[in-house]
Amino acid sequence: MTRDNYRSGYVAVIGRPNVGKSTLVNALVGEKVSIVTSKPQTTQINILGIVHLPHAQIMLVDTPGLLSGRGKRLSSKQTRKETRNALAMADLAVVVVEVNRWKKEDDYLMERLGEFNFEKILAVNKIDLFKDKSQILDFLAQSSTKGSFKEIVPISALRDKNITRLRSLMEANLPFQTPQFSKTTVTDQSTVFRISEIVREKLMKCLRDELPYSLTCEVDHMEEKNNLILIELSILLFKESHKKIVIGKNGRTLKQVGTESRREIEKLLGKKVFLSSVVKTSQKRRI
Ligand SMILES: Nc1nc2c(ncn2[C@@H]2O[C@H](COP(=O)(O)OP(=O)(O)O)[C@@H](O)[C@H]2O)c(=O)[nH]1
Ligand SMILES: [Mg+2]
Repeated sequence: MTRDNYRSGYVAVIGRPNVGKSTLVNALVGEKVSIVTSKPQTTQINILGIVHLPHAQIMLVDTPGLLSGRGKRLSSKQTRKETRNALAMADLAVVVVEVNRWKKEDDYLMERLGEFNFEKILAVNKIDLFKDKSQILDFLAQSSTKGSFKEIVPISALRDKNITRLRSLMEANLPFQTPQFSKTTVTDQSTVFRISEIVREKLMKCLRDELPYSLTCEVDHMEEKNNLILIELSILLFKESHKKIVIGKNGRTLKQVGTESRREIEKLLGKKVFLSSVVKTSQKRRI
């Protein structure tokens, strides 16, 4: 392998919350490296997802999203810093928007992107929601006036539509460079972090509107005994009063979160898992 025929580089995946950035990163990597919920603010830090191709390595940086206006106050300084860092290291950006929903936040993002001189590819996501192709075509035409995009690709990250095409376009726009990660690496996140994220995802899904503002998961201990992985995990909340929401009536919510998390952790580790969780209050602020 020489520098002349191998490409590799960082691709910042950006867009307002909930457009499907994490779903897209998982679809491209072919494994769940970043958690997904129907809530904004699911992704809290930049997550690296690595795509290995015969002649390229695409290092996708899944970002928490960049907000403006009211959202700007809602998103923390930390999450905005994460997005800035992703942009600073990017060789290419994939801007994700929702088909037929170009919002003010998308305009704000395009304005901010003007400062950077990497190429931009626009991924118009969720095309599965529209059966009428003419509506999609109109939106694609309008989108092309919103910024200088090297390519505009309609996709469905959830239904795996046009993902291969997007991947080829990303590859073609990366610099010639040798790979930076071994072929077996799909993310820069540690296994314990991925486990804590799986539990946070299940909690966010189970609690829906009752979700406490501040919620963190941490693996305290993990060991293997007789082919079983024992995991002790803490769910940290900011307020004592939030405990009963997370635990649920007769411990039902916590039990459901535990069962769903265990199943997914078993898939990740390829082994049987015993998961025990404790709910605590902590004055540590969420990101
Ligand atoms: N219908 C549809 N829903 C999608 C698609 N991609 C993502 N979603 C949903 O949009 C929501 C937000 O997705 P997520 O990946 O967490 O968005 P992010 O905040 O941009 O990372 C989730 O409920 C996803 O299942 C898609 O292609 N089609
Ligand atoms: Mg996300």
